[in-house]
Amino acid sequence: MYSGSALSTQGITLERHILEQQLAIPGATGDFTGLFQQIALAAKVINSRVRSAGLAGILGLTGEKNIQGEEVQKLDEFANNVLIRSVEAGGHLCVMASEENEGIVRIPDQFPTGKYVLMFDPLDGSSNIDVDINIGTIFSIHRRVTVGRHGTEADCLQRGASQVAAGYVIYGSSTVLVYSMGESVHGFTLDPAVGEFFLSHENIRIPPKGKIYSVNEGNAQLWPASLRRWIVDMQTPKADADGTMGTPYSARYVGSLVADFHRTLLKGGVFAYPADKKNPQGKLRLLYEAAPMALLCEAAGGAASTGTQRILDVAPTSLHQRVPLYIGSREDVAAAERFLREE
Ligand code: AHM
Ligand code: MG
Repeated sequence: MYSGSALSTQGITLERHILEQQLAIPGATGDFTGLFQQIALAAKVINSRVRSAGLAGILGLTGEKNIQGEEVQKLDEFANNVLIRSVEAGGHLCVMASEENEGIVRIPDQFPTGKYVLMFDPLDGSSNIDVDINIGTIFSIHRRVTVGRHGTEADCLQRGASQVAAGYVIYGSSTVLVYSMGESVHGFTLDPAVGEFFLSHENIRIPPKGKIYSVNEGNAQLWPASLRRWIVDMQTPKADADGTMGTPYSARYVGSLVADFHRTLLKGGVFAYPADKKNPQGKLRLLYEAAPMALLCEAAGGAASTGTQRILDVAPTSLHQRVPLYIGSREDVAAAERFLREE
């Protein structure tokens, strides 16, 4: 379980942290630091709107028009626009892709382009907004593989293993940004008074085995029998070495990937969104959800699998491709794979 000390990390901002990480990379230009700053700015703007989402209702702003007579955007549409507007002019990107847009998101012609590709789910778990449950933003960064001024879909359709960084922001009881450049994972908590993300979770490591499973069990009758046996196995207390009855796994399911993954990363255990009879490819999106979380999880010492293949090795063929996902503590993910092989 995560047990980092806040004392040793006091005062280190996200910006300084990324800058220091980048200085350690020979030949780094600082481009990446600039891109990250813009993502963090977008996160702060989205956070502030998420925090006042309920007030919008109280103030009567949820109708078609707001007080200025402008259309009120849905929160996920708002988040999408904020992210795109925050990064498109910076000159760091050649192309983007968003869960909210059908095709690639081009960098407008008036702006310079750069060597990175950004993909994101601007507001994951958005069906939970109305009931005040945690939601989040997930992002994935690749280096471009094409040449020319603008990037293309080919720049987006890269394996997760070639991500240069990934991260998420959780709008929870506090707002936390977690990122990795592939080697280690760090979390930063937004101090709302200062408007700055400060290092709060240095070098997160996921336990090799956990005590929590997280899956939408409402779908159990749509699963293969082997999957149900895996869940029953976790629900069955195993006797300890001295013969005393052990404790079964606990079940926790928020229904927001960011929230379920954040808990899994810090406490261990496993999150799954399996393929089922209704969603034969699973529900979650490879590029905006599974691949970035897989990079983070592996960098923290965990694993992420489709059930038969490492998520980071899956070669995408389309922007909105779905994939089954088993992610979390190494031993728990391996157990899921073992059960799935049985049928
Ligand atoms: P979204 O990106 O449209 O919000 O959907 C993805 C969400 C995930 O956050 C979550 O893990 C999953 O869908 C929950 O699905 P379900 O309601 O089927 O359990
Ligand atoms: Mg999502």
